[in-house]
Parts: sequence; C-alpha cells; structure tokens
Amino acid sequence: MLRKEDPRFLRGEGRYVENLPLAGAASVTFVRSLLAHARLAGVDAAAAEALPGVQVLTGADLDLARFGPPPFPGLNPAMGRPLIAKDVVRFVGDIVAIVISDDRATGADAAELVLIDYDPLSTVVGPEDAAKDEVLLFPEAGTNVAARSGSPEHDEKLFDGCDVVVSGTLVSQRMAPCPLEPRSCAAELGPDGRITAWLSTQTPHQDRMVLAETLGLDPAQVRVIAPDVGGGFGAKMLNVEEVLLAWLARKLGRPVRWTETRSESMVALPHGRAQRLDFTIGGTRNGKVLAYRLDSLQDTGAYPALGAFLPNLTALMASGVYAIPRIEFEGRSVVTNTTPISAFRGAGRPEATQAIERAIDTFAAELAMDPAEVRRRNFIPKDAFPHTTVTKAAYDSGDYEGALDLVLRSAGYDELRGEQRRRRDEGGAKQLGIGISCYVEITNGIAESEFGEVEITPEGGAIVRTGSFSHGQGHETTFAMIAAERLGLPVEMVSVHKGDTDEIAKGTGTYGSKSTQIGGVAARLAADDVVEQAKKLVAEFLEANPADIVLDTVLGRLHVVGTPSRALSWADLASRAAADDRLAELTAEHRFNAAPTFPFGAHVAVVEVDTETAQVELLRLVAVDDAGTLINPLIAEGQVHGGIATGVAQALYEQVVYDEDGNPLTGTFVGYAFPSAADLPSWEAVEMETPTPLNALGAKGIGESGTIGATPAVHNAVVDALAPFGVRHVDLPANGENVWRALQGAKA
Ligand code: MCN
Repeated sequence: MLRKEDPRFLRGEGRYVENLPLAGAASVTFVRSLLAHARLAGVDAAAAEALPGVQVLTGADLDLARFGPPPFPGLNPAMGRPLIAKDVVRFVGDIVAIVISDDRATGADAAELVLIDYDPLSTVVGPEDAAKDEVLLFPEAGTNVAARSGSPEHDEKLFDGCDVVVSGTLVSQRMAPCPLEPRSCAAELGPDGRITAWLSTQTPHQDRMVLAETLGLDPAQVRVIAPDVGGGFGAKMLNVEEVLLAWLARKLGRPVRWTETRSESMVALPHGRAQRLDFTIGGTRNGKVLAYRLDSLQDTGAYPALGAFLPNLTALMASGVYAIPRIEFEGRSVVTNTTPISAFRGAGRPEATQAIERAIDTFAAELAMDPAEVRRRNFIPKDAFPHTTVTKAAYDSGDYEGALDLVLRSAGYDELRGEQRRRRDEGGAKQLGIGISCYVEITNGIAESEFGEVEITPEGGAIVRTGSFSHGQGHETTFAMIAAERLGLPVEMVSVHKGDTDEIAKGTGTYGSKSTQIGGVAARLAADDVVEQAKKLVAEFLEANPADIVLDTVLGRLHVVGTPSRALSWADLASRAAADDRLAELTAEHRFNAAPTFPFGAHVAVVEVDTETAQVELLRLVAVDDAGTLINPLIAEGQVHGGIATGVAQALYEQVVYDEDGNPLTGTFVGYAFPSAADLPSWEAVEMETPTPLNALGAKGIGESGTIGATPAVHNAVVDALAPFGVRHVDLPANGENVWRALQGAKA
C-alpha cells in the first residue's frame, strides 16, 4: 500500500510551522557566540536597538532557571545550560542575546549590530583533551566528566585462555542530523493565559511537560502543536530555543516565531555520535571469541544532554549478535567546547555495532580466516532465544545465522570473493573490498508505554489518535492499516491524528524506533476494544445476545453469528448510535507498554577503491533487516533505504570538523559532505521477518536499522580492499583523504 500522506506532500500541501499564519507575530533572531569559550565582558545592543521596532534581550532579562541537564542517573547536575549565556559562552552557537523585530530581515541586520565583548578562555575541543581536566568548562564541577557508564573495574584475567588478542580504535565521528526542514517554532499567549507552542518536534507531549516545568506553569496551561515535520532523525526534541520562544510570548504578550537558518542549524541543532571506541578482542585460533573489552569516550559537547547518556546503550549492545562469555565496558562522557550531542538515528547503538563489527574483522584478519566464517562460529544460535547477554540485554527473538546466510546468498558472496581474488592477482589500481556487518539493535530501548485511541465517526469511519509522532515515517498509513484491519474498514476510512496535546490525551512521541511496537499496538488494542463495545451496541439494536455478535472484517459488518443478514455495517451502527446520542460508546483508548525488542540483520557492502587516487566507490549494498512482522513492507523498505543512506554517509562522507579553537569548519552544506541520492547506489533490500513474542503485531522497529547495519559493512569493505597493502584500519569517514592516509601509513 502506498503512503496515504504522500499526495499531500507531493502537491506541496504539507503544512509546517513556518507556514502558520500568525498575525502580528514578532520575529526572533538569536545572537550566537562566535567564540567557543570566553567570558562575556559585555553586550552592547544600542546600535541594534536603533533600528525600527527592534528590542534586544540578554541573560540579564531572563528569570528562568537553567535548562537541564536531563535527570539521567549519574549526570553531573552542575552542568546545566543557561538559556541565554550570561557569564561564559561554551561553544560557537551558544545564545548570547535575542533580537525581537517586526520582520526577519530587520532581525538579521540587528543581530549583526549587537556588539559582544569577549574575554577569550582556553578552549578544549577533543574529548581526549577534555578528559585531562586541564581546561574546565564548569570549574564549579571540578571536572569535565559529565557521566560515567559501565564499570571502571579491570579483570586482569579477562583474556586468559585466548590464543589471539587484538586491539583497535575507532572514532564514530560527529555527525550533523541535517533535517531538510530546519527547526521552527512559534508561540502565542491566549486570552485565557494559556501558551500555545507550535514546534517542529518529534515529542510534543514530552515537550509540553518540559515547557511547563521550565516556565513554572501547570501543564494544563501549555498546549503544544506539532504540524507536519520535515525530518528529525532523533535531534528534534525540546531545546533552549523553543523554551525561549514560549517565554518570550508570555513576556512580550505578543506572538513570536523563529525558523532556524541552515548555517544556524549546523551549530545549534544538537549533533550526534562523537564517541571514541577502544576495543580489545581475544579468542582461540579456531575463531571462537572468548573475551571483549570496550572503552568509550563520549564527547557530549558543551552542555551534557541525552548524548552523555548514550554510552549506556553502547554498553548494553556491546555483545552484538555474538555469544561472548566475558565482556568489560567502561565509558566516560566529557564536556568540550562544541555543539551539544544528542540522539541521532541509532543513538548509542550504531557505536556498539561499529566497534564489535570492526573488532570481529580485525580478529578474523589476525587469524587469516574468512570474516563470514568467524561470525558464524560465534553467533547466538537461533534456538537460544530468549537470550540474555553478558551485558544484560534480554534479546527477544532472532536468527542471526539465517540473516547472514540470506545476505551472503543474495549478494553472491562466493562470486564476489572470486572477483576480488582475480583483481588482486592482476594487481591493477582498482581493488575490490567486501564488507560484512551483522547487527542486533534495541528499539523501545527504555521499555516505554504509548497511548492510542480509536473513535468511530458519525459516517462510520474511524479516527486513530496516537501519542506517537510521525516526522517522515508514514504513521498516517501504517497506523491506519493496523486499525482498519481490526475494524474491517477500508484504510481510506481511517484517519490518524497526532501531535496536538489538546486533542490527544497522552503521548511519549517518537525516538528509538518504538512507535509501531507500542503506539501501533496501542492503536490495535483500542480498535479491538471499540469492536467489543460495538458488539454490545449492535446486540441492543438487533435485540440479540452480545456474545452472539461477530465482526466480519472482510465486509465490515457486525452480525448475529450464523445469520449474516441480521447485521449492521459501521455506517449503520454509527448513524443509529448518533441518533440515540450514544456515539461516544464507540470510542476506546488503550495504553500499551512492553519490554524492548531487538531487530537484527546483516549487510554486505561492495566497494571499489582506487589504490592510486584513494577514491572509494560504493558499488553495492545488500541489506537484510529483520524487524519482525512488517505492517507495510513498502514503508519498511523506505525506512531501510533512508537508514542506509545515513549509515553510508557516516562510512564515507559526513563529519563535523572543528579547528583547534573550536571554530566549526563544516557550517554549511558546502563544507559538510551531506550526500545526495546521486552520490549513492540503489540498495538491494532483502526481506526477512522473525516476529517478536512481545506484542500482538509481532513487530519490532525498523526506523534506525539500516543506519546501524550499513556503516560497519561499508567500513569493513574499505579496509578489506586495502588488506593486501597491510592496512588494518581506516578512520571514518573512509573518504579519499583518510584512505590515502591509511595507504601511506601502511607503505611507511
Ligand atoms: N513499520 C512497519 N513494520 C514494522 C516496523 C515499522 O511497517 N515491523 C513501519 C512503521 O509503521 C512506520 C515506519 O515503518 O511507518 C517506522 O516505524 P518504527 O520502526 O516503529 O519507527 P518510528 O516510527 O518510531 O520512527 C522513528 C525512527 C527514528 S528513531 C528515526 S531517528 C528516524 C526514523 O525512524 N527518523 C526519520 N525514520 C525516519 N524517517 C524519515 N523520513 N525522517 C526521519 O527523521
């Protein structure tokens, strides 16, 4: 089934925050720090305020507490973020002042006229330097360490009994999420004193709670509306800008609006990844892994947020698809003078996969064994589920060897190795690299619940109200399919409502690819409840026993069992119920919560590396991604396509770069190598479905899987191409420069 929402988007009828008509709204422009670390000696707004209608506010005008850090266990509470920097700026992009103007152009001009007097401080950019605690971002905290994960304990005997022990380092480089719609926000104070905030977000209900808390309001005083959202990729959750907009609407008594510019988005929207991973893996000469140690150093950027917590997910998923008897993990999250780190497609899990999949390949190379064979010898077997790893991840269901077999068959692995041998023998410049990655990831990672409501309309159609949020994933289609199937209605007669906290009672929003397995299931269970309620009503109208009423889901009619002619269609039922003022009885809500599920898969990447120019070309990427039962295979494949693009982008193209003073060097799409469709081949996605026993749909998440599987497959392929030259490692992104450096290093 094609996506229901696409005709609207393709006709340009999507409605984003920026499209909102908001009469008399003031334009908000943030004046951001141009230095990465400095004491603020003064802000002179006189020239800016000389422009017509311009008002400038600074930290001195603010009466709000700090923002965060979020209440994750162990996060250093001394590292909260002032909503407007008052004494010290800690990254290029920190907010120093706010310009209020009648229009955006005047705001931009005025912002340039705000003079900021900085006293520069020493800057710390890399997490390795930050960990030395020489330059402190928060002297009152006494350290740059924002959080710790895993355990600092070292077992001296961890690698006892191993014939072979190999180590490596991998930096899962900093990425910018780059949603095509940058952040956008508008806020208005209503005559009843309530605040309405229109946000480009993934989490409207949580945003409402945080807004209320930060502004010191009762949540009932805040309404959040998220209209269409053009991508979020994990990064679009409530941040300081949205809080400031809501605060301004109250303070000024005038509606306000702000839309991020692209270059602003590159420094102000949180970044992702930025984790250094040091691994050591050991095992027997016949390829059995016995022990694994992973040390993580997470760069959290200037103010610790979700990013500081993500190494906990890396730790949880460290074992990957393998039965490894002994694992150690130690993680530290440190603040640096850079853009804060938050969730980005995969959020903590890609890092685990990147590390273990490089470790397995490094181990295989040391043993001179085929990397597919080493994986095969270490898989958690299909009959071992449910399986709890040494790192305490409770995997629900899986068939890791099945996924590997399927992807190798689909890719023609033996022929590819044959072609690789031929090219190596010929010794030409263009060498083939074949990379494998096997992954398992976690969705609904912190075992949350989601809200769903189903209401029969007076016309006999249905409305699904969900607390999940779709910012590109196609919930209008899949959630409608889920309810339509249970109600026996055509999908076209089911509409999906989301994103308005006044209309939808509760919700957690969307991240961690949890929507279908909790939100979709809640919608299904609410639909089932509506059917039960409908049976009672039909029984009354037809003067039958409720236990004798059945729903024919093919015809969409409720009838007396064995007598299909004594029936009411949904339309009949709705109109009779409406006439009796009893339509409300055909509404039900459900809240569903469940443990995490563990989607898995296997990817094969084929690259051609020109060993003279170091140019890398990705020729093929074959992907098996198993997310349990698929609701809509077309949408799931679309999610895999987008996910792979992100994964390949990390493997080959994208990286946020700072100079040693903390100046961003990749502040636009000219400098930041965001690939377009033209840079990428067509993926070969192969379906595989292993249902989870944890929910009625059998569904796991698919939104991030492609990303998690693709990066290590491509990374391994590049290293594989260069193996005959003695290369064992290439830094990410494995672009021309890094490949060239690896080749030169090996030659030296
Ligand atoms: N689906 C399915 N069968 C399954 C699982 C999912 O048909 N077994 C469908 C779903 O019903 C939904 C889509 O696939 O239409 C993705 O569902 P799910 O895996 O449940 O993930 P979420 O809806 O929770 O989406 C979140 C996830 C995350 S965390 C990021 S980041 C992400 C992503 O999805 N960001 C995206 N996909 C994105 N896609 C777009 N276009 N834009 C983003 O910003």
